[in-house]
Amino acid sequence: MASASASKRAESKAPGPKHNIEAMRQAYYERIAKHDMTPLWKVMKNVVTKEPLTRCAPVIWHYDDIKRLVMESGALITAEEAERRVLILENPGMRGESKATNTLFAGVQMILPGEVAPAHRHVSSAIRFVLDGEGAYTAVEGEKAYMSPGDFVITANWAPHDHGNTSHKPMLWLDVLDFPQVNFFETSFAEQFATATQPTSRADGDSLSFYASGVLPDGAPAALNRSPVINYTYARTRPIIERMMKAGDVDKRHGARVRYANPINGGPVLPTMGANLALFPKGFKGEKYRATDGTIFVCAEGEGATTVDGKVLEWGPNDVFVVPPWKHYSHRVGKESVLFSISDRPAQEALGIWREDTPSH
Ligand code: 1HN
Repeated sequence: MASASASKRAESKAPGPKHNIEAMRQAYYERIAKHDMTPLWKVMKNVVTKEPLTRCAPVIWHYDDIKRLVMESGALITAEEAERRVLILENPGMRGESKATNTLFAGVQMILPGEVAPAHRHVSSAIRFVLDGEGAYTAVEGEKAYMSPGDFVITANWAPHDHGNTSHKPMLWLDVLDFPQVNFFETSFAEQFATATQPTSRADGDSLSFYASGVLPDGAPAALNRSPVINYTYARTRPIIERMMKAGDVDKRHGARVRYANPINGGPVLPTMGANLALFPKGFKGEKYRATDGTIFVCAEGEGATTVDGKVLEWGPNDVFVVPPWKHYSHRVGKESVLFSISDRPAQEALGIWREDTPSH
């Protein structure tokens, strides 16, 4: 009503006969368009929306489909030929854009025994969460990290990285990259190295041991916007959420949850993406929550259901699902369960635009 009377007022003040004003405006819009100008008043409510608008849909990929289809790709192309043999988990609300959320890419990569994914580097940062297999490695900045399921590995902006599998089983992991953010700013660079594998200058586990043990190497930097730790192992992190649960530190929405931290400053592991690991006790029925970060979840253990915007996503081991920005969601589990998650919250916080809707906490 208010806007209708406001437009009446505007019309009565506008020059020319009333019936003519629309035609005059239209002619004016066409004239200014030739000068690459356009009226804000036609689009204002679309560009500064009252609440977040998202094209991102709540969606789940079940691991039995992922594994079957990714394994098929092994017979069609080698890791070396593909450079990275990854199936993109593409949000149905944004097909053709290689995105799981508006700001994050997600895909599942497979390395077969004996294969190498050659060394390269790029501005986009990556997070890997190991789903299947044992003992394949990723080499990052001179350190080879041999990986196990539940391990979480980071590759920071411009860090050289290659992968290989010296084990006897395929390894599959979830890749999450921030390239939609990098490409939003149009700041992507990438390069390949002349040799497929990089020389090793540090032992497996060095970065975790040096930086995440309550001590720091003498002379470690006092500020670093990305974690110096390459591999956060499940073996080290899982017992911590168990202790939290036993201590009664179980959030009504998020369970017994830790945030993977940069040991230099307690900040997020990467400036563009953050990660959490949460344990839900048997029978947990979470309260509703929403925040402006879009989140990718992976089930590390157990089974449960997450209701997102009224849609029920039922998950089990290694299933991957997406909660879009600003949609209410809640988790519930039967048996004790663990969810790993990744979101763009650090980027939003750095820009001062992150919000959560949490009236009673
Ligand atoms: C990439 O470099 C990797 O290094 C994985 O393993 C997934 C998806 C898009 C672009 C680059 C990797 C990627 C990627």
